[in-house]
Amino acid sequence: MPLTESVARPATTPAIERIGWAMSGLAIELPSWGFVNTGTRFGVFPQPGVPRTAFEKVDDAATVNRYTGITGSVALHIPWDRVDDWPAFAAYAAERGLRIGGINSNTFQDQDYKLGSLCHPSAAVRAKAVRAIIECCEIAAATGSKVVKVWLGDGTNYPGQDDMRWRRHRLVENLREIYPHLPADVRMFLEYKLYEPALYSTDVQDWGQAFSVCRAVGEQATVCVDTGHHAMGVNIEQIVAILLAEGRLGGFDLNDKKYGDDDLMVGSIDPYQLFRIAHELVNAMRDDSDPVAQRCASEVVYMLDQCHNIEPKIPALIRSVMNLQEAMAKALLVDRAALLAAQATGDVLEANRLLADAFATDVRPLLAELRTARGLPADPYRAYLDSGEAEARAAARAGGTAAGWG
Ligand code: AFD
Ligand code: MN
Repeated sequence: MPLTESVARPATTPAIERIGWAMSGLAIELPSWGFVNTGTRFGVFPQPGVPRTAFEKVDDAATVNRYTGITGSVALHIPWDRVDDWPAFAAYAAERGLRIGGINSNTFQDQDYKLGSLCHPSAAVRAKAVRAIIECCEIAAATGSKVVKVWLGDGTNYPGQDDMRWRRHRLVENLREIYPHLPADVRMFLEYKLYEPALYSTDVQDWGQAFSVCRAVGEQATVCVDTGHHAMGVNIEQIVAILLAEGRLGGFDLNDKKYGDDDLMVGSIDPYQLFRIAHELVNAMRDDSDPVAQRCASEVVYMLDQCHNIEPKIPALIRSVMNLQEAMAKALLVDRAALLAAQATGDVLEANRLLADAFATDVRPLLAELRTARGLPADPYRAYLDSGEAEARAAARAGGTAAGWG
């Protein structure tokens, strides 16, 4: 069934049918780094059972997928996940029901990148970063990945440190050098972030910078919206709507925050904001009068980009998947015909009530029913905790060196 049809059910259709896409169509991508030991600059609290290799990260992603049924791809981070034989690695993942998702470049940890990478004042350092991201394009080709994701930690810490205008020129020039190495069916996602690790200026700091750079680079360059990468109070769903209107929303790095780039479980702090974002996606997928946005929305990648510093990682990822699935299910319950009518007549309260009413609906019993019908646990989180898998994994991985951000 075409995607738009499956999300365009009229309000008279039974709710369980209207939310069906949240089980049959929604695909959520897991981050390999979401399973490893992470922390803050104040310290890391290692956990038992953490993967020691990229293969064990795939094993853990496959575990989440066994319980949720909608996380069929795992994003990689290079060089953290580098292996010797990429086709063999992709086959290992496929045997466990997983595709290789976005290939995330890392030009923010090598010592040469202290003053930046693609925007660095040194041509030699810029060339090194270009080669690193071209390698990600080659890995995408070798693994069947459809996304190369570029997040740059580039920026400056003090006024006068460097010329911010020329840093933008370098950025565009070097992304244009990388771009031809993208396989024809692979998109480049350019991710913005307000601050950190740079503390005075960040070279790809907001959606406007990312959007204008993508347009300067090429059709396959799109914007990645990390929900934790905005100043407090920013209307993220409006950014999503604008990028959809322009056909330049590639995907999300989903997490939640209270103050900064906290990488908490998506929907755990502000589920209403997550619902409002989900509504923009569903509304665009339903909008036959805006084919650019409709197509863009149907191709969006929903990746979790989270760090579970004090909580067990696999249950946290399962809960994140459930939170996003619930937000999407609620968005699918919005009565679009009534909403359009209320908007057209300026019936402010009714238009708002229609959204609030959908958000207030408890979709958990309906999702439990859909999961059961698919042979999945009605409550994936509880089922995993009761399975004893965590304890068995901790015992099986007692030796070796747990993976982290390195
Ligand atoms: C960090 C960055 C950014 C990036 C991710 C993977 O803040 O979100 O997407 O690492 O590189 O979370
Ligand atoms: Mn991110």
